[in-house]
Amino acid sequence: MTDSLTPRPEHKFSFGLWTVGWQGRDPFGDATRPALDPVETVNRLAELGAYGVTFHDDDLIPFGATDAERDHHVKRFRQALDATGLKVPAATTNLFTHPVFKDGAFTANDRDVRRYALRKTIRNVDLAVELGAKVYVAWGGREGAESGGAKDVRVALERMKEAFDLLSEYVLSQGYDLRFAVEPKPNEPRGDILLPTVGHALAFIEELAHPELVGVNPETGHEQMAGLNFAHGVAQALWHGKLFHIDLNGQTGVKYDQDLRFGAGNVRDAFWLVDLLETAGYEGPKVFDFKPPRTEDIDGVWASAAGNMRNYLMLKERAAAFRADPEVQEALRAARLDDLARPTLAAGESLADLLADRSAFEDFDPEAAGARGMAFERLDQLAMEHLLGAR
Ligand SMILES: [Mn+2]
Repeated sequence: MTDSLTPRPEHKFSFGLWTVGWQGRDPFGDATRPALDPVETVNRLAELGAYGVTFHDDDLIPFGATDAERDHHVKRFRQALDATGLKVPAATTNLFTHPVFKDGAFTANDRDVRRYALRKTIRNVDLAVELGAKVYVAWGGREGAESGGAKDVRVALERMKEAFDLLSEYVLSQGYDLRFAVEPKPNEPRGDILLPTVGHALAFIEELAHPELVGVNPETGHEQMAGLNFAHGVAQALWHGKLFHIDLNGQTGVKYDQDLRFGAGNVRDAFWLVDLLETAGYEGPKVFDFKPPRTEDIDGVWASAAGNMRNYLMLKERAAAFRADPEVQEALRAARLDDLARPTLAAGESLADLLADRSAFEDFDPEAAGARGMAFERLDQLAMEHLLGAR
């Protein structure tokens, strides 16, 4: 079967080992599923049509493993990758599970913890590059606080900058073709997390010694947990040339991090996000960072995994139909998107020309302009009809 809704490697869909491998342990309940062997995950993802797999160091190599155990785990994983053709487009570090990271990693108040976190990260950067990764994701889940006096945020940001500057220095000194992607999240597991949104991360990156090596890894649910429009955040990251990686999943509004499969939750935001990624020509991996609900057994896990990809492809088809519809194109013109695309000054026009242009102010009729309808509702209804398959 090779219809347009069948996932194939060229779609560049990728999954974290920790996603399908989540055993369903939450703050209120024990695991509901057995551990998954990373080799089985690689095999099943390849069968489902995925392109890649990504991992935290501790997903692949249990924390505290000896060097011999480490080599064994990496060898089995590599053999599975070679056998299936699955790629490792990205990797990341677990800087949150072990108690040593209870006050964070790069911004822990304890200096020895910060030094350990850097060494743990650099060790996995080496493995990531060895396995072909081009992006290294950095989610600072415990870089934050629950109380105001516990963290001097300005100083903590200075330590965060120091970490990224050192990691950049390492990558450059090794001649690695690797870039970093900061993953924002507003809260959970900390009460408040540093770099809580895409916008905060983009501003932080500009203060680094090597901003060209650092971009963002926005996650659907994380922006929506802050009540933000995910597609808008991703659009701004694209505008800055900083969309190095993306984590897709589902979320219904401002609540705990649900990590639903992509398309579940806010399906309208998912539609506009797919429309954006497909029309902007984003070519990086599309990673599903979801958690199959703990109600599911292992069959439910793979059904949930497959659902992410199918939902993306259905939304891609719906978004393409929306763009190709002549009535939509007419509605876009009626909504004056073409006018937005025109620079506010004409070619060759200067600020002085604008100031001298009486039609721009003295003779401008704000009452008439204010009375013009924008025709956005008709456009949005057309989008809704395409999204729901009515057109
Ligand atoms: Mn999440």
